[in-house]
Amino acid sequence: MERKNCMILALDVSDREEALKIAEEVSEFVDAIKVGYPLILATGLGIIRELTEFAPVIADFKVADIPNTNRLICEQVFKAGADAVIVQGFTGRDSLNACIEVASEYRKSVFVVSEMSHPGGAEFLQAVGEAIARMAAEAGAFGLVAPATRPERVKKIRGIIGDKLTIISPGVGAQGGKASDVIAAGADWVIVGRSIYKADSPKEAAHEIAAEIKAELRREN
Ligand code: OMP
Repeated sequence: MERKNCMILALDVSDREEALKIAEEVSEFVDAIKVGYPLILATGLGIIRELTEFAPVIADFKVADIPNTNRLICEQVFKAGADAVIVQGFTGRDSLNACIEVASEYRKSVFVVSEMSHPGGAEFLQAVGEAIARMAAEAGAFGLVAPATRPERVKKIRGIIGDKLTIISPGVGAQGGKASDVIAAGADWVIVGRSIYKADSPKEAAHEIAAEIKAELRREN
């Protein structure tokens, strides 16, 4: 996944044609497309390979099971053509290791959720977010998912992991986070869903957020 636009599209629509149309329209502004339960349950796993025509695909299954089940899930995801999978870290090291082992067999990547972006994410998960980030770094994950709704937490987590892991950050727009703030806090990519796919013009919306990110990167350099 090449860091060009620093933006990942969260394609949480449930119609195949709409998904492909939006992916094509915004592909010049995003470096990857994240798909999860909404689109895959509605259209089938084959949508992953169809979307790879436009950008690398991250499969967001928030994998959270025992090691053997995690292994079986990750095998399906990578066989279907995904470049990366998102897994939960709270299930522990053995479960995470199972995902990372499969990813390395396929030469693919694992992103670990350290803390979630919604208000409930602060209820239980935040308390262990830093420990999860450390575990992910030690286990050899490619990256972390950390909340754009709390840039101060992204900054804290970046301080803990240094440059060892890539941080992708959801919560921009519909959930209240601001792309430039979380990039400034240390995220490598922002993940944007509704603000793009629900916009009258997804292309224009993606263009605007991409411009905001570029301006922030220029300011930093
Ligand atoms: P919007 O809120 O519509 O921009 O979508 C955000 C996307 O990121 C959705 O696909 C969520 O499932 C996902 N997400 C979060 O919003 N918060 C998290 O803490 C983690 C994720 C994720 O793992 O991608």
